[in-house]
Amino acid sequence: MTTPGLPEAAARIRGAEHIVVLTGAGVSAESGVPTFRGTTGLWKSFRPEELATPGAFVRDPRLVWEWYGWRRALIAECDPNPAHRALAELALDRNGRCTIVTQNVDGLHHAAAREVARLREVPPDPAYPLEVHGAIHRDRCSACSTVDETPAPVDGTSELGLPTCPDCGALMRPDVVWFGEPLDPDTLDGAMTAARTADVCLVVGTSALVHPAASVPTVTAAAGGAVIEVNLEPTPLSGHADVSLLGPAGDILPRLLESAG
Ligand code: BJW
Ligand code: ZN
Repeated sequence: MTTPGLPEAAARIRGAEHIVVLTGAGVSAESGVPTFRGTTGLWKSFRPEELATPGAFVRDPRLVWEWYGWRRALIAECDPNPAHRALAELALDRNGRCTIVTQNVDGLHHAAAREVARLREVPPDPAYPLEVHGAIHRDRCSACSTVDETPAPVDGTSELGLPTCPDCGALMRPDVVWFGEPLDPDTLDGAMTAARTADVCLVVGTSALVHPAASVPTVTAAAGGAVIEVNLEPTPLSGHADVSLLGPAGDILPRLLESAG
């Protein structure tokens, strides 16, 4: 199958010294993880202000935990797809000259990197990828800095079943970034530094609407780099992209990165 723009995109990737990749929910859609926007996205059935803001958690922590419990269980059944694997291979091949920045909280990039490292018999990079919106499988305290990397399943049916902090007694919450919350400054700084120094920014499966993550390609473009977009459909970024590849990430990325060498 031919994809218009693919040879040009592959040539730009081949010639790039540094690459930054920004991924969004679309990269995990073929794994079965729902996206947020669009006709089948989570925000069609659930209101973000009732579930994904600090105010929502203060008003009704049980409801928020019920929703996150449902999503955790759904994601636990999902495996990385060829797009996650192709990016993990790209990062390993480029040995520090490719930074993957993901808005996804599902851990599937990390799982793909572990798989690829195991097959190649090299140690996985524990810092891969930069997860700018956190990780859904972790809990963190809503009041202090305590984090639980391996929490027990949460019973979101009653407020009494919600987890509390072993250090200060406040409610634990999912370790994700909600609307109106700042991103972790070191992670964001890593993403923006990679964006500034990249010759190519590859943007995969994101509506490119949510800031500051959506600024990653604009930062690369402002520093003189090229922007390549992979998405099922045009986005607000498409008009500014140097190459726009339309199609599923799980089909396009393996062909693109194979062709880039
Ligand atoms: C495929 C595909 C396939 C499908 N192949 N493609 C104006 C008004 C109000 C607020 C703001 C404003 N301007 C800026 C803001 C701030 C706000 C923001 O950006 N809002 C905009 C929406 C307007 N940003 C924030 O609040 C951020 N924080 C912040 O700015 O802090 C400042 C601060 C500083 C100091 C003190 C205090 C504050 C935080 C944003 C956090 C976003 N959180 C969420 C939830 C994470 C947790 C969770 O998962 O529960 O992050 S919202 C949701 O959107 C999630 C995603 O990471 C994020 C981006 O979504 P994404 O990944 O782009 O998904 P979709 O669904 O939108 O798109 C999928 C795409 O894939 C589509 O294009 C499809 O076509 C495509 N696709 N299948 C290829 N197979
Ligand atoms: Zn605490």
